[in-house]
Amino acid sequence: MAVINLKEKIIQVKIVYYGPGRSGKTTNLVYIYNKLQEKLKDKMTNKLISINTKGDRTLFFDFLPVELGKIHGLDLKLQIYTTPGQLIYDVTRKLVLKGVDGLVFTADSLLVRREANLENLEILKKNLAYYNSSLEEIPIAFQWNKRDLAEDGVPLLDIDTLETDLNAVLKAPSFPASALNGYNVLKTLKMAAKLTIQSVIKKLVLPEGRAKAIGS
Ligand SMILES: Nc1nc2c(ncn2[C@@H]2O[C@H](COP(=O)(O)OP(=O)(O)OP(=O)(O)O)[C@@H](O)[C@H]2O)c(=O)[nH]1
Ligand SMILES: [Mg+2]
Repeated sequence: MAVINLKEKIIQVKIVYYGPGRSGKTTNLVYIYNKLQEKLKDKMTNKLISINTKGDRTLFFDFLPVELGKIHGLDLKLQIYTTPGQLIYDVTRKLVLKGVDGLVFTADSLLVRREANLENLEILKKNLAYYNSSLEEIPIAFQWNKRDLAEDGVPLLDIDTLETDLNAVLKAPSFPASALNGYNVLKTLKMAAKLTIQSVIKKLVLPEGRAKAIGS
């Protein structure tokens, strides 16, 4: 749920990167954070926070608030979260989705991860339903990640299969990408942000708009 802080004249919007374990969500955030820091040093309101388990897998969430542009005179602040993809962290994944305004689904292009992608999308739907929400209500952009591995001869799912498996019904914007080298990483985020902002504005102008105003 977008939060409006009237005192600081800020509208805060939450975007969550969702996807199976090791699909590249944290790698996306690290890339975005580094890029934005180069460009928007003075606009960064917080550090990238990552809590890791013993290995290199995310246990909790990362967040990256970035202030960008204005909506109706309000400064826009994007909060970007990743969820842990591993199944055992379902409770955390559910918590991170609380109040989500927009989603990026980072799918793993590895052939062997086909089932994991499908399963994770189903869990996403279930977790949104827990908050009385759905993919019809929350805008989403799909990212077909790890495309760079094709050059190394690693067997990948072709884009058509990914589209059919995951995006046949929603027909949401989608991008082949490589979080590792940055290919289409910012493009995916920009699309998700655009869709999210449009959806938040729409909800704001509706009488039953769900945005919450604080600090008035
Ligand atoms: N070749 C390649 N490797 C990638 C890409 N994106 C991520 N990786 C690698 O995949 C592994 C997992 O990446 P993470 O970003 O930690 O994945 P995650 O989705 O955050 O994983 P969880 O937090 O466990 O759900 C790491 O070794 C990354 O370097 C990519 O686009 N190409
Ligand atoms: Mg992670």
